[in-house]
Amino acid sequence: MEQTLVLIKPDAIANKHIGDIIKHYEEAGFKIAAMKLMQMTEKIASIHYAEHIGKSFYDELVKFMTDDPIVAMVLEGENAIAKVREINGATNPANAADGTIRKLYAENGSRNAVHASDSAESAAREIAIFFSKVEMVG
Ligand code: FUP
Repeated sequence: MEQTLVLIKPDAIANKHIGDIIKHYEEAGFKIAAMKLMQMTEKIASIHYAEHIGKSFYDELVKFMTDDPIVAMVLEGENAIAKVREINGATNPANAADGTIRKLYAENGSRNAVHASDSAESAAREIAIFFSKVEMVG
């Protein structure tokens, strides 16, 4: 069983899509191993998005992710990392396949509704940023 970190981003929360998005993951059979509504700080953003520091979109990305609350969750299931990214769709909704979360709910390539870990290493790193052991169910 694999675990992956998902963030529901502020655009999707403002557009009232928390429930719609969680439904996609539940219907795909994933277990929710941890979940919370929270405010991402600039410090958390700089750790989570460390690979993007210095890129042209970094400041705008951090402002977007820290201005309003997000929902963080850990999803668990077979091939969770790859499958959740497939369910989310391409980074830019203009390129995302029909029926994917980003195609349905993202505003654009920056305000793109959801984040999901892209590898086993990222998943382990990112889960530890957002959740302590006591916040995870067994
Ligand atoms: P993804 O793995 O699909 O979340 O995409 P990336 O890791 O490439 O990008 C992380 C986040 O940076 C995206 F979700 C949105 C933001 N981004 C921009 O705002 N502009 C860009 O040109 C690329 C990424």
